[in-house]
Amino acid sequence: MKNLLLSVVFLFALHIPYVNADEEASSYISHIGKPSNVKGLKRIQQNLVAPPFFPEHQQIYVGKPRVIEIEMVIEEKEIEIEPGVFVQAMTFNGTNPGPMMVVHEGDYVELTLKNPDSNMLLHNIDFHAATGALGGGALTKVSPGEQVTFRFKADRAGTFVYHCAPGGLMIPYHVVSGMYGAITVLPTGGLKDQHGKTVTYDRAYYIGEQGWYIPQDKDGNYKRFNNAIEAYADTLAVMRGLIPTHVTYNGKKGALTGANALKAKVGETVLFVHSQANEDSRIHLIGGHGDLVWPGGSFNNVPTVDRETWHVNGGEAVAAIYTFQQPGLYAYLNHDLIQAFMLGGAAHIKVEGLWNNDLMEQVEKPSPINAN
Ligand SMILES: [Cu+2]
Repeated sequence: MKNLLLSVVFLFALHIPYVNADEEASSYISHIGKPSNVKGLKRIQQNLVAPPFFPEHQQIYVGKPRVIEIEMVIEEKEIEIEPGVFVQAMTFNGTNPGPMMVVHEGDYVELTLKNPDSNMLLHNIDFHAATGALGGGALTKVSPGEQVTFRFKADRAGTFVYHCAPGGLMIPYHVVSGMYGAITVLPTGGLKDQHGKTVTYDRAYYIGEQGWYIPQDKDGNYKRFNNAIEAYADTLAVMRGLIPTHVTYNGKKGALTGANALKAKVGETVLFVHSQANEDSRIHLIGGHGDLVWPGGSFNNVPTVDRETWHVNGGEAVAAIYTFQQPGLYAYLNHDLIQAFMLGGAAHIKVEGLWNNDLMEQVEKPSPINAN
């Protein structure tokens, strides 16, 4: 009898985390409605690729919604964000930012999120594109060794951030440890310019800006930790100061500059999606413009045109389109120039083609000032 009682207590104790998880999730879904009617819809698997690239996708789609199946693996890993500076990062699919997903307005995103037992922490995903249950955060909590599948309807077009949000201080800690990415929900019929005319792009790049808060020792050297738990208290102390020690574009210094510069040709139209999950940013393309900029990445708004600098609020992805008219090396950066040049937030675009003297030329080379 005593043994039976003990085993019941033991089984009950084992079950407690699941009971709590179910209860917590159901508190965000107070009345369960009709089942979702995705039966019979076409299913498409989307294979994610590392940023700055977009996964293979159609720019224009008109038709029945589809179910886009996506698999993503969480990886806690150390990354060297610049030579000798290390962070215990938390990532979706091993990259910062996490991969870009692309679907169309009305599609269903069916995500399987895996948290391998090589990780130490609980994670989840909050999609700013999704509606309800903390953007899916309440339905996707996975401990190491678990996976979860959830589905949401991409019912509005735009570019949106997704990020980990496991609760309390772990939310900012996971986000500033790199755990975020973006999804592009293309509008029905494709992108439109300010006159409602269809716009297509030749290339699409995803740039994820990340502020890092790296603790220093008493000599001013950046500390290195064995894992994210060990780094927690010191990192939070730096986070309280609100000023990141480093800013990266796509995970490390030089990820998008020099030999890794983005590429384009004169005459090509490039879609840039820029995201920031925590701090604000202000994007400027030196020597170019935002031909079309969708503030907040909201594609069903009329895009603004001919922009010099565009704002990215912490917690959003913004989309801009530019057709390159001159060859050369362009810097794409945060026009808080302190962040760009002292903390590191910048990318390069190497553009090939013929120079247009009508747009710009040097009329006279530098020479001594003419006294007359
Ligand atoms: Cu996380």
